[in-house]
Parts: sequence; C-alpha cells; structure tokens
Amino acid sequence: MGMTLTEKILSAHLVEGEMVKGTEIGIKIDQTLTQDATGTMAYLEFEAMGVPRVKTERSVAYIDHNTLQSGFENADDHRFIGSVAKKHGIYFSRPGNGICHQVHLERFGAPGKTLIGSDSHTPTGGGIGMIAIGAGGMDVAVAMGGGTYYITCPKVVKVNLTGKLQPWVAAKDVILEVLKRISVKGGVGKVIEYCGEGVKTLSVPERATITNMGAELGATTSIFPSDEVTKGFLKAQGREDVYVPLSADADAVYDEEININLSELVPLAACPHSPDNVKTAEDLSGMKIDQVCIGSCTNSSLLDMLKVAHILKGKTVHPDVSLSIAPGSKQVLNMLAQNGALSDMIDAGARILESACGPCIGMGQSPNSKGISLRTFNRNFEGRSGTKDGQIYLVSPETAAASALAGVFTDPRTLGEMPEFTLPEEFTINDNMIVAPVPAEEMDSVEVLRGPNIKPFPVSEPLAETIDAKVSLKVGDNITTDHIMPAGAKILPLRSNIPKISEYCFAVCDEKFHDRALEMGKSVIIGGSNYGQGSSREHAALAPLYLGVKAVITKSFARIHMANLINAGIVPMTFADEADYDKIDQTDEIVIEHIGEQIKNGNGKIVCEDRTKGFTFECVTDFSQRQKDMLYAGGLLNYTKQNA
Ligand code: MIC
Ligand code: SF4
Repeated sequence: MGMTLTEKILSAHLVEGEMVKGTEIGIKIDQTLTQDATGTMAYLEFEAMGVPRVKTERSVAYIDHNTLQSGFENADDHRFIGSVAKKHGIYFSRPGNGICHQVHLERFGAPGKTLIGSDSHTPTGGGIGMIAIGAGGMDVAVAMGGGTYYITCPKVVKVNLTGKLQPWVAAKDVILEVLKRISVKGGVGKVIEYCGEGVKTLSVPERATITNMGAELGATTSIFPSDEVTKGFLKAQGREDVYVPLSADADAVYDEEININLSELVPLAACPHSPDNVKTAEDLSGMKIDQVCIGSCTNSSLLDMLKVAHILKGKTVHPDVSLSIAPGSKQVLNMLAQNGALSDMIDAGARILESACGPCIGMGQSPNSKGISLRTFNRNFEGRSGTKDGQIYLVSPETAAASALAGVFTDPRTLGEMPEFTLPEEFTINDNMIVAPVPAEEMDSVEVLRGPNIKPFPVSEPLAETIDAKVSLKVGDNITTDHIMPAGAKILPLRSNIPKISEYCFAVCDEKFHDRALEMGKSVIIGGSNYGQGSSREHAALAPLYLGVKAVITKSFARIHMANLINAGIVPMTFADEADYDKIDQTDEIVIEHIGEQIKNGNGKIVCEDRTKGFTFECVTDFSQRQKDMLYAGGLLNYTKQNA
C-alpha cells in the first residue's frame, strides 16, 4: 500500500511506537525554533535539563514578538536568549531580522526534515515539505536536548487542488475556504496534506500561507509536496543543496478527502471573532472600515508585499483609514527598498512597521473603539488586537490593500487587470543578523545574562492521592489561549515572570479569577469544547499551575494546550457524558478519589464526584504510559529529572 507524504516523513523519523493512527508515536526532531515570548521559558527549561549543547541539526532562537521595549523587561529577555543561544549551540536571529516562521522558511527550513517550534504557526515550514509542528516550550527544550517528541499518530486528510487561482484571488482565500468547510476544530488529530494538479500553480510563499493558517484548523500540521517550485525557491535563497523531491505515492490511502477547485474560489474574509466565520469579500463590500494591517507570519512574504505595493502605487490611503505594513523579514524589507516598492507604500501613506509580529499579537496598532480592522493575519479572537470591542476581519493582502484605498470593504477583483507577480531568481541574501553560537570548547567563556524580570518557573508537585477542590472557573466552548493567558503590549513583557503574569490569567473572561483561585488554594476548571485552541504558549498552563489548578475538565481539548497541561502536571479530562457539564457550577466542590490509581487502572475512565450537588460523573482520558508517568511525577520537568 502506498504512503502519504506525512507517513513517509514521520516513519523515517519514528523512534518509538508504531504508525498506528490514534496511538502515541515518538519522533526524532531535526530542527527547533523558538520565539522570544515563549523562548525565555523554553531556555530556562533547557538549562534546567543540564544538557551543555543542543543535539539537533539546527536550532534557532528568534526575537520577533516582544519587540516593543517600553521598559527593561523585553530587552533583558532578548539579551538572555542571545547569550543562552550563543553558549549552547543555538543560532540567534536578532531583533529586526524578522518573524520566526518567515525567516525560517527563507534561511533554514528543508524538505523532509522535522521541525518543532514553540509557536503554533510553526507549520509554515510545511510550505517546503517539512513536518513542522507547534509545541510547548518544554517539548522544544527536550527536543533540543536530543529527546524524542511525542504526538498522536495523525489521520491524514488529502486536499486535492485542481485549477488555478483567478486574478486577485489569493492563497489566503484557499485556507479561508478550508476553514469555512471544516471549522476551527476540523483538523484536530489530523495532518492536512495538499496534493493534485493545482499544487504546482502555487509558489512557496503561497503554500506557506496555507500551511501557516492550518494552525487555525486545530491540525497537527499541514504539508505540501517538495517539487520543482520548491527547488526554485531554495535555489533563489542560495540553498539548492537542501532540496529533495518528495511527494505521496500515487496509491497513497487517505482518511478523508477534500476537493478544491482553485479556479472557483473568490476573495473571502473571516469575520469576528473566529477564523472559521467566513463570508465572501463581495458580501461584505461597502462596509466602512477604520484600519488595515498588513503583515504577520501568514502574509508578509516578498510576493505579498509586491502585490500590496502595486495596488498602492500612485494612490493615497483613504483619509478615514490607518494602514500599517510590516514586511515579514529583513530580506523582504530590504528587497522592497532595493526595487522601489517600499517607496510606493510610503508614498501612499502606509505606516511602515518593524519586521516583527507587531499588531498581530497586540504589540501596538490596537484599533479605535468598535473599530473595524482588516488584517492579513491568522487570528481574530475577541480582544486579541488589544481593543476589547475591536472588530477584526482576516483577509488577503490584496483585499486589505484595495480596501485601505477605498475606505470600505472592497473585493479586490474590482481592481481591474492583474499583472503577473513573480518571485526573483535570486533573493538578497545577507545573514548578518543571525549570530552563530560559539564552538563547544569556548562555551564556558559565555556569560548568560539574566535580567531581574526572569523568575524561576512554578514548582509542580507529584500527583496527590485525592483531588478535593472547588471549581474556580466555568467557561464555555472555544476558549482560546488568548482568554486563558492574554498577550498584548502590557502583558507580554511578563512572560518570564509567572507570578506576575498570572494576575492576568483569564482576565478577559473574569477579572476576579486570579484572586479567587489563589484564595481557593487548589481548584478545578470546567470548560466546553475545543478548550485551549490557538497559541502554543505554555503560560496558559503555567499560570493556572501557579494559581493551584489541579485538573481541567472539558468537553474537548486543543492538541498543544492539552500537551502543555500534562507537561505542567495538571490533569486534563473530558466528560464521558457532555450533559454533566450543565450540572456543574462555579464554586462546586469536586472530589476525585485515588486519582493516581484511577489513571493507572481505570481503563481511561475516571470517576469524579460533585459533592456540592451530590452526584457522581465519569470522565474519560486517553493517556499514554509516558503521559501517565508525567502526571504522577508532576509534569515533564520532574519526570525528566527522575529519569535522568
Ligand atoms: C500567537 O500567534 O498567538 C503567538 C503569540 O505567536 C503564540 C505564541 C505565544 O503565545 O507566544 C503561538 O501562536 O503559539
Ligand atoms: Fe507572530 Fe502573529 Fe505569527 Fe503568532 S501569528 S507568530 S504573533 S505573526
């Protein structure tokens, strides 16, 4: 039987388990990446493991999220990450060099390799045929130390692409179409593999836009084959040597199939407040807008920027609209400067921002009250922009630029004839903002620079005999990590200070949560379905850990967050009967007797009691032996120390 591309790469990296779908497998990781908002914790964890040098083929530390330095905190964290990287064998991409996923695609990614990154959009690397997966910082730390990375062996979905995108219809519209069809939960436990004749009509940056935003499907990752188009891109990046052709076998068997005729797609937009709330740009056209932001790891490639510059050339941004543009990397920005496109943007009135995440993570450019903001980003969760009642629409760069000029939502197909946009034969290559680590024999000479903002992470205790705790919070469906541990310019600088950042835990849902949880001492959280979707931030597990949360009981979990809870030693469980969710209220007392014993011998079933209401209910778990051992030990760090 033929293999899918996903199965080929995974089985070539398999070190534990068997390729049986739904079971846990361990894979060898070739490359890792971190960014600064998750990186400080990841490197503290790496240091705690006591491994002197990374054992991966390539590990890179990027600075791209916390670039607004409105106090000493972020700058201190940058220096810490830079010095740790230099000492332990990690390449360091300095602030200003660009967004991790964009730079990694340009300069480091390689077909057929495995990559994990402490950022949920790591699947961008799937655009050049990598298995690239977002993970918690602790998992990345373990992989840097040469440890195995564990995932549930995924189902593989074939997205069969035919036809060719029509003028002004973009890669963004492809992924919005997929989101519209299968929703933000549709990819859970699956890898989305793109195949078919339509693939070769898409450039690498377009493919990367699609795999990047596959994160919003909840998918483990997304991947494109590595073909002549991939080869051309790598050659233009001066890296043809890493090219290998890769594709699925002709008789590969897939678990599901989706057919998309690229020729039939139209410009789309994800409406507030979810990436799968998709409408056509035509349906929205004419709606007055306040802001347009172009950039982020989804849409900040040279190709995207050239299209935007072309649309803006010789025109003026509408007087009622603020337009900001953040090219994704130094390479992109530099090439825009060299060919004059940057001047077209500036001339039109765009506010040019640093090559970084910026507005995507609420680091500036929050819209006005109730402001309607069109963004080429990947997430439009409520409050993420920094303005609580901001109305965020996710669109292609084409739709964004056309609308910025018109002042109203505009279908870019009204722009008239589209010229052909092509990638250069050679990109401008200058890696002077990437600092190489010192050789092993010199590592003792590197002093690790720790600022006062860096506090040790919370200690977790081995699993108690019985959990007897009150419900500190009950929340509904689709709670994102932006609800659990919000980001933004004010809170992000606290990423290396868990006690301090915990003050904002769940503040979007309930400002009193922090105080209540602390007062309760230990507690349980009750959630709906798809709990923890979104970011890979392990702070969404570490802050609850610090606040005494012992278990989270939901209708279902998002993959990375569930792994982060286990890594933190918090027990994630799902209701056997979802009707029980309705019976439990905040402040109810939940008792789980002999929890360790139940995890060990309960066949996945765990009996819990709501002592306040006087009824018992059953929860289900599907822990591997390794996850059980981690929970007994009180999380991954304790477990790793025990086994060292
Ligand atoms: C995001 O897009 O939410 C982030 C910020 O990149 C996160 C990482 C983080 O919270 O630091 C992610 O997607 O993993
Ligand atoms: Fe940065 Fe936004 Fe991409 Fe997250 S989604 S890595 S914040 S650009």
